[in-house]
Amino acid sequence: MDISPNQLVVVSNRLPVAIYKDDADEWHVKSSPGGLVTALDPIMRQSKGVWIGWPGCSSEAPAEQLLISHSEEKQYTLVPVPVTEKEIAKYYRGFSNRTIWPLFHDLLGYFSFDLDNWRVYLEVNKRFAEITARSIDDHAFLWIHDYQLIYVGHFLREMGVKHKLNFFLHIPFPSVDLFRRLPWNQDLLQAMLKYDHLGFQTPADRRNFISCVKWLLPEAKRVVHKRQSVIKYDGREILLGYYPISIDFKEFNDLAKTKEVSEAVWYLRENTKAKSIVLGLDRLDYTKGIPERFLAFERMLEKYPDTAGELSLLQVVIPSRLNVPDYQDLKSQLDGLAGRINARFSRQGWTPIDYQFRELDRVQLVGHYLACDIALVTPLRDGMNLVAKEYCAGNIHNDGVLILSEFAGAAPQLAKGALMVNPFDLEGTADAIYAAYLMPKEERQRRMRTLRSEVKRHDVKHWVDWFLGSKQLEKLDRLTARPIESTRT
Ligand code: GDG
Repeated sequence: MDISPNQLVVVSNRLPVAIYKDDADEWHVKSSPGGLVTALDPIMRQSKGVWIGWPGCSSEAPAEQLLISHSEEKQYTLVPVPVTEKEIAKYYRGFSNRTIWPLFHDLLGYFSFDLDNWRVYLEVNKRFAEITARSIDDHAFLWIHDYQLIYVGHFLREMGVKHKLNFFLHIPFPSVDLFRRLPWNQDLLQAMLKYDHLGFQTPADRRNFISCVKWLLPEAKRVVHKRQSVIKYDGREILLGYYPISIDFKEFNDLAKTKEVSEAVWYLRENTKAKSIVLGLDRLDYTKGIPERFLAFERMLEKYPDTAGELSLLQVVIPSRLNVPDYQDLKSQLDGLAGRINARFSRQGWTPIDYQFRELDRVQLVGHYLACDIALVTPLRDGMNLVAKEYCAGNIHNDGVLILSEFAGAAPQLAKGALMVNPFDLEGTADAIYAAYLMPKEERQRRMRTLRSEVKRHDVKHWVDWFLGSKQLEKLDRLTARPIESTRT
């Protein structure tokens, strides 16, 4: 793999482990598995890397001691950033999740801002920067992640850190009309321009960022060279790239072939009366379009009565951010909708919506991917959406149908094989579910092969390689500036 030999330093809101207290009041550490961790682990080990983040526990936990043995096991260093419960309420649940999250997902109805939340967001970002500055060697490659930590680069610069700074935004970047609503819009853009390399999920996100810079910081200049986009600002050059994140294809593909997953599939199919199962699987979040999905499924049942008893929607909702009021409201809305639709259409031995509010283990997760004939992935807006990619990777029989929202970041990559829908268009989504249900086997297989080969080619290792080993920073010197206004994005 073409990677920097330098020490890799990853900074993210959460560490790839969680510290928790058991019933006997004893502290423990457990790993949080995931595609990003799997992809980064080997490079972190090789480069004697450092991962900096909040370990998910109250600040009274002896986090540093607990992480020493875990760091040995992982063969790279885990550095905890203490964040108090009060700060979590303002920095994480407040500014990150009630201001940036809805605004960046185009959902202004959920958007609110509060000066105190903003101040605490800055304070916590400063703490992340201080701990980062203490933990790096002279040649470290710094990679900061996501919307909770936009200001870390700004504070690292203030502290005199001279390293190249890299940042990846996992969520979408909004259009200028939306972004302008943020009272601190210019400040946030200037903070982003303190990095040397900004990574977005899609070309559209990068394009939105460039439009915002053009509007709000007119003194910035833009340079374009082949696929490279660079902004010259404040005497510095910032490379802008787009790198759609992905999953560990092999892990899902291999797990789908195991006996444990076959048993999970058997169990799921045995307990379902319907001929075809449509899968919805999401974290509880208003960006994921779950109520709209329930309504589209209801519309399909109304419009195509031959689906009664034949088709069921299995919707698994993973509990998330339950202490944010909007998420509690969403949960009540879903409970009400599922109850109403089931009461309206259920008949002896068949329930249209099997709605479960729980977490699945890895085997069950892949079992769901393999057992379900159709995946309905219909976010109103999403940075990427890994569930769509995982469904394809787990679909080893090549016969599932993916229905995908055109507003998921994964849309440009998966549009060739998926049935694309606008999740706000209930009629169109209802028709797509019915079309997927009737789709002949040859077409399902052709589409799924296309999807699987795309996800396999562009897996998470490819993504890491792309971002870290792109050598793009070296190209900065070869470019010359011209004004933003005169260039296409
Ligand atoms: C953010 C962006 C972007 C879900 N349920 C279970 C479970 N999961 C795992 C899935 C998948 C992940 O959670 C969800 O990933 P998404 O991409 O769908 O969504 P976000 O959590 O919103 O993530 C998103 C992502 O960052 C990466 O950049 O794609 O757009 O919003 O991996 O498998 N895992 C297990 N049990 C479950 O019940 N084990």
